[in-house]
Amino acid sequence: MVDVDPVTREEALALCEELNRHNHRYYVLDNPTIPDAEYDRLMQRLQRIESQYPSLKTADSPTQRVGGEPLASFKPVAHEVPMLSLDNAFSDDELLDFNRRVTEWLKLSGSLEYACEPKLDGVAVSLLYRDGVLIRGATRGDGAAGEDITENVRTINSIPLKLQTNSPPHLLEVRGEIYLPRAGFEKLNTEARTLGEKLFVNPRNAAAGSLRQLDSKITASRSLEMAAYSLGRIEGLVQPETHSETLELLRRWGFLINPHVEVTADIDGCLSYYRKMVDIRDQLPCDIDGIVYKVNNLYLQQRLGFVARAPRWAIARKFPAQEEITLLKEVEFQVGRTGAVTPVARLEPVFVGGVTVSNATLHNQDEVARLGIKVGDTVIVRRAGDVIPQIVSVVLEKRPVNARDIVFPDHCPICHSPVERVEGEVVTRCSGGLICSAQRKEAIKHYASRKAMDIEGLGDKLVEQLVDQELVHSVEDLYRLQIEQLEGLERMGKKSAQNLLASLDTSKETTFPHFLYALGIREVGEATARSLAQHFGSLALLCSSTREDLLEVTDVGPIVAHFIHEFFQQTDNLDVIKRLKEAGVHWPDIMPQDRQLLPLSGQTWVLTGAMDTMGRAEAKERLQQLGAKVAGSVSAKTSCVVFGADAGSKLKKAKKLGVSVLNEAEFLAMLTANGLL
Ligand code: 5U1
Repeated sequence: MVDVDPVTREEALALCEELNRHNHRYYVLDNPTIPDAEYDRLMQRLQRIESQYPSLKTADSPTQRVGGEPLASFKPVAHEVPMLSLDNAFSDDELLDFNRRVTEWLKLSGSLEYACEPKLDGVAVSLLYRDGVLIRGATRGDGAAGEDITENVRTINSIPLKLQTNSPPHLLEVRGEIYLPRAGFEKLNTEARTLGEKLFVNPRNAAAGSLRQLDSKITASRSLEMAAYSLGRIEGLVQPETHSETLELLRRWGFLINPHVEVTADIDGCLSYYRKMVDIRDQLPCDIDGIVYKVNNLYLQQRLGFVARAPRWAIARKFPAQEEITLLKEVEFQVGRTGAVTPVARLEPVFVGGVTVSNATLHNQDEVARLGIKVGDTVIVRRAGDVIPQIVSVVLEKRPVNARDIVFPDHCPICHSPVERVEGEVVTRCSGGLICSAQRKEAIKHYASRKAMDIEGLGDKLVEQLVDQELVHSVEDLYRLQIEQLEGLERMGKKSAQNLLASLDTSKETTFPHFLYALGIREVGEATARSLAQHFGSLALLCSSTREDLLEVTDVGPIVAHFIHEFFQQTDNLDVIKRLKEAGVHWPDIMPQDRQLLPLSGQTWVLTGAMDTMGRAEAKERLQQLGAKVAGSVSAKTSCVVFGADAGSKLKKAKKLGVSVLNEAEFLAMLTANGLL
């Protein structure tokens, strides 16, 4: 063994402590204090020392987080203190029953304090610390015995390898949930999709799969997190009097504690907490499947004890499920504005994620093949967050003998033109263009929508009637509609007909970006329309631009440039624009001096987390009014990130990259200073 000189030993020790401290600031507190480059330099220095003197490679060394040699198998681990499960309550009444049982057991006459915590949808784990150093991580397994996943938990940055205290208990077992935030899940599946690999069904499965890797380097590559929620074995610790104080202690020792933990004075507080969390559930950075209520006082917990394998002092109030099982009754094909033919699953209605779902998109032919789905199959539907319902898998055991293959049409189901699949694209498209009434309907709906020409009163159903009755063929026909034609339509009285004509008239006065967006050019969303308008200032300049000119516009790449160029090459499109102008649609050009004047021109901003005072759409619009482009992800080119409550990975990344960040108050102050509030 190589002798280690005391100076180097001291240096390694100091580096270990310093790196662990920075790691905690970054991953748990969300508040890094040194730049990444400096962190990397310190890490490299420690790695160099450890490779020269392997005896200095301690269990709590941050160099151990990258993953080690693959294991042959996971060793079993017995839980000396069993890992319990929780009883469930599915309604307010069941929760009130729980409170009644608890108060009767304790013979209490007054109210009882509860700790309320989100129930994270992940994998329950146990972490064992001896003299403050993490020595073992284990899965829950059946509660009595699990598997040793020490190598894998070490790679999770929010798990302290060493407790942040000078007087750690001799033995401490911390329990909690390892989970994959939604952003990490989406990223993982996007990568899997590009590589043609199997997708994970939900973040919980992805977290479980990531922990079950024998090669911890794979675990290290997934952005898993862990939130601590209770203690198991302890030796040499005087426990605080309450559960909430225990969590506070764990927080001080370096653990991540869910920021939404709250203590309520009584059961009524628990009911309000539930309603509050249901409301914000979709905006949280990770899936939660309910709320856990725990009697806060540990002495009372001890008096209450256990029934079978669940504590009498805690209960999980479940949220409406985000995944449900149902039947695929039929698959129909819808034609969108750009001709994309999308298979839509017609389902036996099922209550999932808080709403009744009877349709789900099957995206495209590749997705149908990936799922191996047939009509008649029993399927699992998932509706989580703001995402549209998805079919995540097929229950093959329940496939009936008469299950039918999903056959893609070779002709458009609406206009019967041939459908085509462009090489390199996953989408099948109707080649009918404006002959296709489905495409025309969608184009008109888009033209009338709020962010386009904002024609109040022209809803989807009305557009369908107008096209079906051949009163409107293309968008310019809208401006030729007569009151007598409208009055004859379903659910249309004289007053509504007058109102519609008035809003059609008002819509003629628009802005260049709104008009451009309303044209429905492929891949030109609101932000690109705004960039194009800002860049060219007038339609004449945009129409005569070359692909090279278009590539100079912020956010326009070769594919988008191609679609824009194609659009303005087609005489049909130019004719529509001409007729719209003849009908009176007009907008002011954007003068060069105005293009420079916007305070955030040329900047890219990112919004993350939930704000108290305004929704995401409004914040985005305000930023765009100031000339900024609003992007969905953070990169070195991001000018600024605005963060609200529960901001997660985007904020972390911004800080890591040294991008400026504004909290809600600072953002509002900026808007006020620019006259937007
Ligand atoms: N947040 C939270 N989740 N969860 C799961 N707390 C919590 N507590 C649990 C479980 C199984 O068990 C304790 C009540 C022992």
